[in-house]
Amino acid sequence: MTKPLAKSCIAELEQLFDVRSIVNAADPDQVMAEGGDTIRAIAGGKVSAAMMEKLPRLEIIANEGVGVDTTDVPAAKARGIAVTNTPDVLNIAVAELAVGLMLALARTLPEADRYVRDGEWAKGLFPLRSQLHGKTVGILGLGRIGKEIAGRLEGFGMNIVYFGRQEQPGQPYRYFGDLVEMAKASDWLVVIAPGGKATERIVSQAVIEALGPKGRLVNVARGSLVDQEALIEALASGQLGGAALDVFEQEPGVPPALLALSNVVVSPHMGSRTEEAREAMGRLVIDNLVAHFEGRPLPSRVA
Ligand code: 8YV
Repeated sequence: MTKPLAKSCIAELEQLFDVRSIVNAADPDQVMAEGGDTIRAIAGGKVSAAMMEKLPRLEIIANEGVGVDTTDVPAAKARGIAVTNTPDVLNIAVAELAVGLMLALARTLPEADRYVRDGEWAKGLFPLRSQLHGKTVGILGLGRIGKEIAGRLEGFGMNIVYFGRQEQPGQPYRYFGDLVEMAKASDWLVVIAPGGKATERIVSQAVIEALGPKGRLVNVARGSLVDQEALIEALASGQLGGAALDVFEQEPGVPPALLALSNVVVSPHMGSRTEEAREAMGRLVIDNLVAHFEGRPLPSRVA
């Protein structure tokens, strides 16, 4: 086990398998070295080619998470190691956080909370903030989670547009094939596309500038999609209005320059961190492992 699954799932995993955990292990390499000849499955993910090298009997990597960018999938493919993920069961959790971050940024909720606690309210009224209603939100990645976010924002009366590799037939939202053009037309940009090489820094300086001084960026995908340096500069100079970020380039590291900015709301990569989602994710990890060892088709194979 390379990531801490939900408690109930760990208990079940331990009933079914002989589990060795590198979560919180003082020396993960040592645990790997001791189990190397016997380890046939990874529950959790984050598996490099070097780690695969040390596990000659590895057959399956059951990733806890929909994104498999932290595992070297091509290396796994080359070795005939199956890779599975946990799609769908976290869509709602991530979508709820995306909307929460938007409200937190639009209404400056962290600041409002401090305002009351610090006794500022008695000294004067809180400044006026803006609404989501009537604004245009561009969704970068109208996938399973993107659609859940869009549906919720429709309820807020927002105008929804999207960017992706291709136009999706039957969508009620306007499609943009050019991200800069979409950013120009949007008040908000919500990033919810997979990480990895294909999307690296897709939210470039040009996209950030196109979003503009009143524009706001929300990232609940991966830090790798955004040019973080350009983002910090734009936020500091007022070229971009604000950002709400759940993910960063070097997690859990967050640049102090970003934290020093008042037009930024941050959270600790917690999109799927709800009891409901984590329980379901852990269950799907186990379902994939059991299916593999029973020789059945894998419920959510990515490679
Ligand atoms: C988790 C995630 O951070 O699903 C993903 O891709 O980013 C999250 O659910 C993580 O993968 C869980 O271990």
